[in-house]
Amino acid sequence: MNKMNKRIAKTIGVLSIILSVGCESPQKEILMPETDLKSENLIPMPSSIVAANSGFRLDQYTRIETSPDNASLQEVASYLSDKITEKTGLRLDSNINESQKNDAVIYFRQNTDKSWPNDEAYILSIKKDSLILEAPTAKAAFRGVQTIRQLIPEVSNDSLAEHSIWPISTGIIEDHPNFEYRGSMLDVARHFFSVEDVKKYIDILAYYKINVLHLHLTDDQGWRIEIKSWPKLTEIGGSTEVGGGAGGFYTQEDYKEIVAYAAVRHMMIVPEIDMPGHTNAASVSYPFLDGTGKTPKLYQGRHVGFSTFDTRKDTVYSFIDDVVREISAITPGPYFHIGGDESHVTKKGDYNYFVNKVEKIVQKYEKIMIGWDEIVTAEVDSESIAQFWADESNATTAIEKGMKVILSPAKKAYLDMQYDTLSPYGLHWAAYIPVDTAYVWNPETYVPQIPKDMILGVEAPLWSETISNIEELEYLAFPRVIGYSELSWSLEENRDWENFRVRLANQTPFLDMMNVKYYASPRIDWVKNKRAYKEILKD
Ligand code: TNX
Repeated sequence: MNKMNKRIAKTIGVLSIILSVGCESPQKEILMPETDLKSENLIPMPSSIVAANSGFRLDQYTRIETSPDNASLQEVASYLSDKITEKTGLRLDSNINESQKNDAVIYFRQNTDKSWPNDEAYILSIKKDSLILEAPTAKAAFRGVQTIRQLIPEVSNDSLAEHSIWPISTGIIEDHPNFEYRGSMLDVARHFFSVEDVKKYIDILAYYKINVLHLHLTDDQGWRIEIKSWPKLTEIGGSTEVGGGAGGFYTQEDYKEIVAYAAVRHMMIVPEIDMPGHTNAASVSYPFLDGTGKTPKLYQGRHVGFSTFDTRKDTVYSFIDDVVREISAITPGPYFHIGGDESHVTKKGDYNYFVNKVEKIVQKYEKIMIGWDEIVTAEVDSESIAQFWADESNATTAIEKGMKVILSPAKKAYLDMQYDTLSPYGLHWAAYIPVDTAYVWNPETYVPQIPKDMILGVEAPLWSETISNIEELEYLAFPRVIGYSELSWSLEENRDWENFRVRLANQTPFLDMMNVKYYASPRIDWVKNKRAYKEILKD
């Protein structure tokens, strides 16, 4: 809007308040400022946006309504209501009463009749007086809620009326994800992260429509999940971490709390028990598991590839059966990750034998097996999934076996890679990954042999050898993981680095509000101190 229009809008806005004094519903007369839905800082970029260049009035009179008798949709609506309160101070749900029937409404409508592109698709139709979120499922509505949150201005416009208004750009957004699996992995084994840390990470990921958190629960340095039938795993195996800290573990109640917290955010937890390598912490706890022939000792270093289970012992499989059974019982999601990477001291035949046996156990507990790409050397079922991280030939073999693939190429998608030589945390064995390198690649063509329909999605792993607290975690994850959300949600034709840079720069109010210690990459012109609307109108 040019300056002249702004002045006119401001004048008319003030006039309409004067004229309407004494009327029953003064808010109806308010002239909203012109806005442009297409230039909002949405991440991930939606599939389609048509702007109508006006404003929906979010204010103390706005109501939120849902299709009647729809508990899961109501839960999503009340999530939005809470987030609006956090951002604006408005308490919308307490405002529902008959006399306000004509005021602006946010309406959640479940529509299962339409043929939607997939079950996370939604349509937002924003007019002056109504903001309608239409979706086939509560999960899809939850994704739409993130778009609404991102459309709410950081500061209110206090010159339109006597009360504060947060104008939302009008128009229509039709949106759906390109990939169904959009994830990040957190390694809580090398360093332990508390339930509160994990919840904070979940909250920020959910805002960017990420729907999977893969927890790497065990490794050489630590076993982090309580297994009731094998208590020493956490008593002994959970007692330390890289660098010699105190370690820690989740009780099953803690784990359930994480799962439930994620579920409210329509995010699934994928548990990983890494084996047959990366198992030193398990073997220290129960030495019969060990297949190296050496006496296992607690390990606080950073090397990989020195441990293995004894793959030819029946008792090892009884142990694994208990572990898979106990974890599967408290994991509602369909996947169980068996690790399978870097088993450098397991003989090839033993490794393949092991993967086959463990796959059967995972299937017995009605889960789908995921493993790092090495698992494809075994006779795995086509239903199992390979997570490609290093070896393209393994990814190709997975496709030949009819398996779907999760893309986590270390050179592009590893959150533990340093941004550059100056990064205080992270490694660089795969690459340095600055913010643009993390964003500028195409998952659909990265491994040319993988057809699009065999890609389940994209996951960005955060290994924790070099990070020991939430600030360090945030430094490596943000802002890169925000780019991965767009790589896994948005179509290539809607992705553009220069455009993303600007939208990313505008994430600072959210990141600051969430107290995220992101890495302020000099490649981004970060927006500091977002100016209030009233100041902009003064220009
Ligand atoms: C490789 S990626 C690993 C991890 C390390 C990581 C460090 C993978 C499946 N294995 O054990 O933590 O590199 O970047």
